[in-house]
Amino acid sequence: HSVGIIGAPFSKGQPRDGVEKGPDLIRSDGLVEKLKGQGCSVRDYGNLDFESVPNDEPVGKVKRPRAVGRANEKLAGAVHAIKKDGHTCVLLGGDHSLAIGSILGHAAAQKDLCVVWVDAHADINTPLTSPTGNIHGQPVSYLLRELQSKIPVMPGFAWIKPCISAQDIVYIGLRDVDPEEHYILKYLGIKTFSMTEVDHLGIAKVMEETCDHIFSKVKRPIHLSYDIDALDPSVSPATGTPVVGGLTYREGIYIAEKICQTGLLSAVDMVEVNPKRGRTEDEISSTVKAAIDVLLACFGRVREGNHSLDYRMP
Ligand code: DIR
Ligand code: MN
Ligand code: MN
Ligand code: MN
Repeated sequence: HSVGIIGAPFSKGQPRDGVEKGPDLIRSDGLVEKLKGQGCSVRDYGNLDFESVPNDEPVGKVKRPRAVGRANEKLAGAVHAIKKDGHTCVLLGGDHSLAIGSILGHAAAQKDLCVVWVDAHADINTPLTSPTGNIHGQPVSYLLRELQSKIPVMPGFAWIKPCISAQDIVYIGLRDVDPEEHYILKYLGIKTFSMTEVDHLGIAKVMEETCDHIFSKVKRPIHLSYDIDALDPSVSPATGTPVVGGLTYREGIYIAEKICQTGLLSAVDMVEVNPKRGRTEDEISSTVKAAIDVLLACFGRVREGNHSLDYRMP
């Protein structure tokens, strides 16, 4: 695997500070070295630098639209360039509003991608349905062609053109969905595996059906957008909006292993790791370790172990 890493220390898609520390925290636990150790070639493109945006007044309910719009425009350019360099792109967030730029930048370089969205939340509120005004709860609404007519004009968002259709996204791990979001999911017929389906089917069947859905016509590149709050708070408590009843560590890793096995992983987001939301050092390190282990599984780490082809027993 050839991996290009981009850090986006950005938190303005939601109200809690600390999530901008995610990229450096994940790196400081040895992500690059560990990926190289499992045979990946890795280029670290460093962190993006986001200038502060003055007078970023809310538009309707939507908070900090100019800052979020500009940050994502910059990120989209970086992801586009990393894809043009031939890498699988890894975005280290930052909050989940960054999926707007990550997916649009990916789509600009790669036709016909599909999205696997692993999250406790659906992040599909429109600016008009959002109960909070936080853009990290809205990114999918800007990306879907079917919702374009429902998105009002906003400062900072003029560059955004939807790039996926409702049939191109699958959700895994849902357990905290707003009524308006639930309506949108049903109305558009979006494939979802909430925690109820994970309980009912088991994670192996969920991944089989996920692949059947996204590859129903042809095999296509995958964008995996992984919100660390998909995992249970007992595993990853250091995140802005933890929700009980989440994926186990094993289920979370299994998703990444199966996506890797398709050979079609083209970009990954790892978002919402927030050290300031951990109450102890253990809570922070457990969250960071889970994020890193998911990423390692995305790039070929398997739990059965492995050995090189030229190994000879002494
Ligand atoms: C809620 C929470 N649905 C919102 N969303 C979160 O603000 O729109 N997303 N926490 O990650
Ligand atoms: Mn979430
Ligand atoms: Mn999310
Ligand atoms: Mn692989």
